[in-house]
Amino acid sequence: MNQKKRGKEKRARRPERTVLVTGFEPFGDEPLNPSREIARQLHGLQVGAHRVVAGLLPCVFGDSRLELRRLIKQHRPAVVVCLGLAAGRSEVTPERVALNIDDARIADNAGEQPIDRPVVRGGPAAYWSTLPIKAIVAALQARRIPAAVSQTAGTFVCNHVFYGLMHDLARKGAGKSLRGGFIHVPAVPVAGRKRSSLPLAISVEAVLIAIQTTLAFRGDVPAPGGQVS
Ligand code: PCA
Repeated sequence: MNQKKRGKEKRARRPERTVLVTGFEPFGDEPLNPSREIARQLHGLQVGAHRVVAGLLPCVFGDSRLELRRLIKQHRPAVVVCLGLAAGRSEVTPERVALNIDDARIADNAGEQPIDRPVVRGGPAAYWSTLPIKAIVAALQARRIPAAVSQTAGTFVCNHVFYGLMHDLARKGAGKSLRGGFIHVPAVPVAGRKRSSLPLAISVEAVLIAIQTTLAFRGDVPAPGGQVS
């Protein structure tokens, strides 16, 4: 084999850098989960040197974590951004902290409703997001997209997945090279229904900006995190 050919083969074998974006299936009495639609719409997009790969997680304690693990193993991403719906919020909210607790207000999609149960028995109480949450909020606000840092992802399946992700990253010692975190998005507007919401197209744009900001920042910026309504 000549030199030129070998060089080409090497290039072809080098894994492409990916950003894994996950959304959830609908749950509870929410017929639509914008997080799933956002992930779908971003799938395949090229952001600088990275390609976005979308994944869908079941809204089920346990299985959601396993599926996320499988997706990470399959795609070997540089960044993992998990998305979920926070009905009632009107801002895009990067989450600051994942808590080691499952305490479900409603049953998950498999009918399970854990109460006061750790996500990981013996695990630390909490993990910080390794996404640049302040820089993301600043970038969104600069584009007039409502955004704020959230201090809790709740204690339902979203927090469960977020904690599981950060626990796996910390344990693998991959925290520095593989960064991850969670962003909650508002519900989409429904005609005749009065509640906080954000058009889907804005949330899609917001998550794209969050990805671009993450790829542009290694640390974070000391900006105010805003206020969740
Ligand atoms: N939101 C729920 C779980 C799935 C989703 O999209 C939550 O905030 O826990």
